[in-house]
Amino acid sequence: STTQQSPTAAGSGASATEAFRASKERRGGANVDPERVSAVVAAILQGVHSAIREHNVTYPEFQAAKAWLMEVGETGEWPLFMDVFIEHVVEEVTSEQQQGTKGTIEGPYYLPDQARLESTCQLPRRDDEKGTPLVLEGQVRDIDGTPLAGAEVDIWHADDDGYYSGFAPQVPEGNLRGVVVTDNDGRFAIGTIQPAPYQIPTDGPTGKLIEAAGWHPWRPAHLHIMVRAEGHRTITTQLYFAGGEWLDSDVAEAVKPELVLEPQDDGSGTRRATYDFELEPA
Ligand code: MBD
Ligand code: FE
Repeated sequence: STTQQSPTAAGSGASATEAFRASKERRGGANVDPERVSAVVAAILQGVHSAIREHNVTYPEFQAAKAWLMEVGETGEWPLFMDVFIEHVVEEVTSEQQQGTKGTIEGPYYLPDQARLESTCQLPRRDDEKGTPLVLEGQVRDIDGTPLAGAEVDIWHADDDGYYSGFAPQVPEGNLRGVVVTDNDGRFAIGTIQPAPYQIPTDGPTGKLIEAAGWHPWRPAHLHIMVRAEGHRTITTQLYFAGGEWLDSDVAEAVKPELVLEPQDDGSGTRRATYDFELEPA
């Protein structure tokens, strides 16, 4: 018999750090021109200084902040913290000039090189996977309307308990992840289960900060999707569910109205939603 382990913050946080380190595309390429470094870092420091002045931050508070920052590094939670509290603004400024389907943040739990699946498929999942069956179907097109055959719909999401494979010890590798290849008409139909809302681990420094501030640690239920097609800019986005909890108060501030699905029960207990993706030329 197996013991149900509960994923600890140290567990999921540390794995997110390993996944980030392993990802070459996400590192390098930053502008390290001294004028740029000076401008951005000086502005960050000014923000910190002005918060201290505005709130008369004390020595004990300053030392507590140091201890907390050390713990974020030691537990490997920097990717989690950065993606929850900061990534949405980087995405906002990046997407200002972009056309096509709205993007949103990637978050810390993407893993490359997942199973390649046919256009009509079921995501890999346990024989006894819990959760309401869900089908996401749609088409990938260029912004001029041309269907994109052979595009990749790379999808990953949490299970019915809110845990991601690769970042929670009790979930098998590759669970609820896959790279779905569109058919000759650019279409896809992905069978999976409805994910649960995601709770920031409450036992690590990110969760402790959220609790200390009296905020809530929840993201609304979501599907993460990256859409790739040759000659086109890759879209990284998420899809949410109308009526779902936390939709209006996502701790990561990553919900956009264009990204909310309205799945309908097809009469057999399966919820079906349609979503089309439009990619601009690279
Ligand atoms: C998630 O599942 C997520 O999508 C983000 C953005 C941050 C933390 C956990
Ligand atoms: Fe997520």
